[in-house]
Amino acid sequence: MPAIPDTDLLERYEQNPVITAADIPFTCNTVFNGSPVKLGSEYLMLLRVEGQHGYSLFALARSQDGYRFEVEDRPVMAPVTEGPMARYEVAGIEDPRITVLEGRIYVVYTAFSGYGPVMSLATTEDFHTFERLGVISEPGNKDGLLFPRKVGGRYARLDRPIGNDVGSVWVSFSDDLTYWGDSRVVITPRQGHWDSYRVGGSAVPIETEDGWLEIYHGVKMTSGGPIYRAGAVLLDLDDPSVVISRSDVPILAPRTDYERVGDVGNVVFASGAVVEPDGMVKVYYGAADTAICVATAPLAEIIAVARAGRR
Ligand code: BMA
Repeated sequence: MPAIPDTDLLERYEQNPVITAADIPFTCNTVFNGSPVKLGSEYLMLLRVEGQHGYSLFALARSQDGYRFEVEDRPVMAPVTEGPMARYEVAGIEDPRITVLEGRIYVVYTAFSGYGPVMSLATTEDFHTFERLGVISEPGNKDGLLFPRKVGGRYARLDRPIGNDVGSVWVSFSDDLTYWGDSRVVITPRQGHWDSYRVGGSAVPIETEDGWLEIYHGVKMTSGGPIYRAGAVLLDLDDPSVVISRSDVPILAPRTDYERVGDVGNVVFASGAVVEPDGMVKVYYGAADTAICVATAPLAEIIAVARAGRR
């Protein structure tokens, strides 16, 4: 493959990928789109593992440094076969996103079935037992992310419904995390840009003095298929339906072999971020739907790229 100059703000960890199917202690097809959280000094990551049967479930990985992960022996959350969620999870559970909110750990995930993807919510205390709180969207919705605190007295979330074939990020509000409304479109595809086909939220919004920093994914459709890249956008702290500014250029794009080649090539799918005390951000991403990688940049520089852009 020809070498393409790396112009991305995010710097890849030199030993990427950090987790591949070879690190999973049970038989699987691939591992990707892991959601990280740092609790004290430990990094925990819920991994989306696609089994050889073709549907996904979640495993747990732990790390002391955010780079070297140990994956637990068994899956920690799998599609249920009984109870009210069973019919919505027959095609798997995908793309978990962890938010710590008011001291509780919430996982928003995509439940897949013949009815289409729906956003679902679960909570856990130990990352081994998950209490399902139910479906929280209509079908055709993915990329659910809970804000880490209430905004204007209400819980807030980003999600990505598809209407009229257009996938945009919306913000919605709730008093109880179950019933959501006051929905408004906030981040939309931009014609002529790297994110012209579809956009979706990637990392739990990061609160900064400049606004909520959202690391999102943008898709461009080409004759060779879609290309997934990562970007950054700032949303108003008091009213996250207002975009302050958005990166004109991606902060990470597929360039390496492990991002170009895999089950779905040309994909960097950001799926979470950890802000370190020294101001560096570790952005975790799925590479080609086949491995989990990490890339870093100073928080201030990601904000600067977002601020330099237009809306
Ligand atoms: C999106 C999601 C992700 C996946 C990406 C690239 O629609 O389904 O899980 O990583 O496509 O295939």
